[in-house]
Amino acid sequence: MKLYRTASSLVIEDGGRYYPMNGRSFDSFVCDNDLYRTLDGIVSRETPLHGLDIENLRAPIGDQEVWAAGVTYYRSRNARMEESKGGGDFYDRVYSAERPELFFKSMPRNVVGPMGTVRIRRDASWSVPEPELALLVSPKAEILGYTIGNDMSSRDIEGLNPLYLPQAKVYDGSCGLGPCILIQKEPIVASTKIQMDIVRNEEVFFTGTTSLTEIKRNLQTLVEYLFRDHTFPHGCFLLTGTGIVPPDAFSLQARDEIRISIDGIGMLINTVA
Ligand code: DO4
Ligand code: MG
Repeated sequence: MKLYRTASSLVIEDGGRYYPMNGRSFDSFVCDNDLYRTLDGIVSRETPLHGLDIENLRAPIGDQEVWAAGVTYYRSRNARMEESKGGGDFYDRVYSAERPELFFKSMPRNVVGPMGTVRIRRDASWSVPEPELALLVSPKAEILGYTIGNDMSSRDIEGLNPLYLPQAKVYDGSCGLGPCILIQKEPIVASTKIQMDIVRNEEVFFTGTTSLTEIKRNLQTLVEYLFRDHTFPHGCFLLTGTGIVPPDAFSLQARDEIRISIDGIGMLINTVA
């Protein structure tokens, strides 16, 4: 099943049909103790809609904070080591350490949804999108579903000094999420492919792929670390790191279109302001 949020309601997609989830907030859904039964009940009771109101899709989020894991792919470790002016060793050490890198990414109010506009910082000279599998996690630390995340990053700022990471990562329009939550009881399969295309002047300027087989960390272990001595009453999102890094000569420009696809979830499209 997939869960969408539109301007007027939550919508469940099941077997190619769309069912309204009237009167339920996104947060009540994340905190539901018997979510799958609730969803099955809605699908069996409700009359399907004529279709999905694509024009009015919103980021599938309520009151959840967005957190992110870093340096979970070898590709990301190498890119950080190369960009870093003196702190390269940090990235190698965190890649090999038992404790993962976890950082705060976004308040819900700053999250950009499908077809929304993401931003590059005005004081950055080297900006990239980071296409990542995002986990929706319940207050009890259960992975409820999966979506697509874009961890927009300023590589020059982080490269100057790893302590500048929050400035490189957290600013207005720096986090994309959507288009829907893939809800399933079984873990997402390791062969799941992630692809990113960046379109400039109507042509594909960059394309890259990876798959979840490349991720070094176990997803549930990342969640376990995030929830250690940290309570999330509304649950949270956790971006799981990037395995796609454009070549060093590449930096995003205004009007670039970022298309991120993950098997089984769909495609998140955002334009750079
Ligand atoms: O250590 C910096 C952040 C890395 C990151 O965001 C990633 O690997 O996706
Ligand atoms: Mg990232």
